[in-house]
Amino acid sequence: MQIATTHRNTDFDGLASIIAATLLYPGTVAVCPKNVNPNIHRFLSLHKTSFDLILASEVDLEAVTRIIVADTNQWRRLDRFDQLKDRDGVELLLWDHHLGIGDITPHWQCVEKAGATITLLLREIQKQALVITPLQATLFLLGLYEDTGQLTFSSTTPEDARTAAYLLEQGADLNIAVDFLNMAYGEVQKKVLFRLMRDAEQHEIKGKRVGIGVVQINKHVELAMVVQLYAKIVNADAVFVIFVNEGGGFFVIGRSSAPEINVNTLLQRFGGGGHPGAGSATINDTHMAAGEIRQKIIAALHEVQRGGALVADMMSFPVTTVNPNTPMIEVQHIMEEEKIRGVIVEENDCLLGIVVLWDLKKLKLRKQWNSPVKAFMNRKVTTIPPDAPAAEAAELMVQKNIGHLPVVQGQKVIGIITRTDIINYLYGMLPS
Ligand SMILES: [Mn+2]
Repeated sequence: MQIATTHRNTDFDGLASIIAATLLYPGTVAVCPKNVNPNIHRFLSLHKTSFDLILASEVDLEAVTRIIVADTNQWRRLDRFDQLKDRDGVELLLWDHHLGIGDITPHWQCVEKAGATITLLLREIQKQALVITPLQATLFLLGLYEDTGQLTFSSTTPEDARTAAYLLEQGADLNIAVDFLNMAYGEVQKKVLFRLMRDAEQHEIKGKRVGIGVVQINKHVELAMVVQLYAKIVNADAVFVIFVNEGGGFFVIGRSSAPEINVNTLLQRFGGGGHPGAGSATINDTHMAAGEIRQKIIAALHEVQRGGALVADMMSFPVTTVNPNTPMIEVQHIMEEEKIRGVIVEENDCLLGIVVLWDLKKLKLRKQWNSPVKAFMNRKVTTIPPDAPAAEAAELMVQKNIGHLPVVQGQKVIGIITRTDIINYLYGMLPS
């Protein structure tokens, strides 16, 4: 068994690096420490099934023949694998950008000064011309940005910046990345936030609180996070901020946590776009006034917004169901055969419970495998109706940290939403 792992309190650079290692070393399993940073936790609650990750406790230490350590050079920072220190027959590879003293003495290493470890791995990935997906590119960019403060820390190298360019070319999604970064606030951002707090109008539109602001700027800086913070502070369901460039032209940033307000469709009217929850538009029309743009946004908010995806558009079906007396061993076979992680338990077309892959790991005794699923299923199932907005499903799954959301009409389960469906929705990959 070959594994790639990183330090406890895992950050995005660590997570990105072990996923990159699985691309560079085929057959390698990415092992994530149990303790991860809070923003990684949030990221994984949505993305964990998009990446093949296992926990350190799931690894049979005896079976490990090669371990690739990334983003740390100290045994004590690893989850469990410090037990492999000094063990014969285990090949040790190290990728790191920390030049400090560590106690990991590898058989091979790539340790260099760089803003982030992921930069080093991506050098090799580009050299081998390996293909990466937009999803992987987004995670790698998160690692790079977090460790370099969006390329502003003095540790940032030219190669880090070139790597960021490469990741954007591979489809890294900034709208998503910005959501997961804890970013520093500079002077300009603080000023913008202050002006928004002082001047922005609050509108009540169709029962939703919408903040609309106009702010003059004379310097191009990262503003999306300020808009986001403003929305949080004033507790708005949606915010739109029109930035007026000193040299002419406008930049509009929108954020929405209300499923009814689709930022993407709204900003498309201005030639922009994004996602239902986040987007932007650049308006170069110098004959337009900021007040005019504001009026257009307000008018659009008063219109009925159609075209937002519904749960019914994104759900998967048919749903695999079993009856409550099905033995657990059979449930496991069904999951393996259909390559699914959750099975619905139904009786007479009525939802009784759900059993997920994780529940199978709780079975310790052989005889338990012959017990009926009703003994192990979760009876408290969170469900959603098919006509609910897709964004509501995404929000619910993050909030409850669940991977399966049965879609229920009356008593009957007519579909299911998994993390994959949510990812397809968030990244605009829903089949039209
Ligand atoms: Mn790092």
